[in-house]
Amino acid sequence: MSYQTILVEVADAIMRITINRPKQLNALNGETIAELSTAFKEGESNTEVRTIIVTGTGDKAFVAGADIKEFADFSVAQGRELSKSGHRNLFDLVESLKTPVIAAINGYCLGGGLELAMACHIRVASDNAMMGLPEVSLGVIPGYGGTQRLTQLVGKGKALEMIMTAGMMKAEEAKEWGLVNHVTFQNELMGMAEKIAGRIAKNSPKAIGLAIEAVNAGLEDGVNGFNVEIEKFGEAFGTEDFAIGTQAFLNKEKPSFTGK
Ligand code: DAK
Repeated sequence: MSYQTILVEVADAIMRITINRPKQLNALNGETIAELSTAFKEGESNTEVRTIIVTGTGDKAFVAGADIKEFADFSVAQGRELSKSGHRNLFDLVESLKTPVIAAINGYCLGGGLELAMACHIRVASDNAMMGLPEVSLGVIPGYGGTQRLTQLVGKGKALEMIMTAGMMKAEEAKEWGLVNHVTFQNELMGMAEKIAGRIAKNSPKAIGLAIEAVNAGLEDGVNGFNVEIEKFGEAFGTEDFAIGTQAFLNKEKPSFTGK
């Protein structure tokens, strides 16, 4: 698959997706959202891929938001429709992907960019990263899941402060708030993301996918996460990975999981 606005490579069990619109500080336009959606699906269906790392090209920005030029003259109906399709095609897709996704945040991570990072399962940031949801300064609100995922990550009071002030926050403060898991030097960012990916890759892909489903279920409306956990726990016993993992332990060997 060839892409115009992103770079995709697979090596060492990792799919690296780099958003590549440096002149626009990697702002997300419709084409980028569509390409990201395709790449994430491709990553999930590639059995060689154990983790996906998403980042932005260059050292200035992860993603400086949705492309303002593109949404500047939207109508009410377009805004609603594009929000709905964006949720479905990218942000919800990433959140519910069975393959773990790590956001490597290297600079400005604003608006739709932060919403993308928040849909990922893990976030690591470089020490120059700046995070914020500036939407209300443009007269809109976060429209790609930001009002919900920020609240889940940092709590209602902090989420409302960040949204209402439209301010930017440095990486260290974002870590204190629970918005990112780790902060490191810029030149060590990909190394840190890859190290986490390496630790994930030792474990059962099948079980990891089931765990993602169970964790997400608890945040879904009208769904009892404990019941989903019980179901997924049971399902795990029927997998090849379970047989491989337990046999390897009993034989004092390292497991070689198939993801089945
Ligand atoms: N969109 C388009 N172009 C952008 C951009 C963006 N979000 N951010 C930066 N650029 C472009 C700039 O226009 C500039 O282009 P040229 O003028 O050189 O052609 C180039 O990138 C470099 O930017 P600056 O010259 O401004 O660089 P600085 O270092 O001075 O400043 C900055 C960096 C990140 C502080 C600044 O660029 C900035 O404030 N950028 C805008 C941040 C922002 O407000 N982002 C949008 C947040 S709102 C939707 C759902 C969700 C959303 C929208 C629609 N639907 C469902 C339809 C989400 C909205 C948002 O993300």
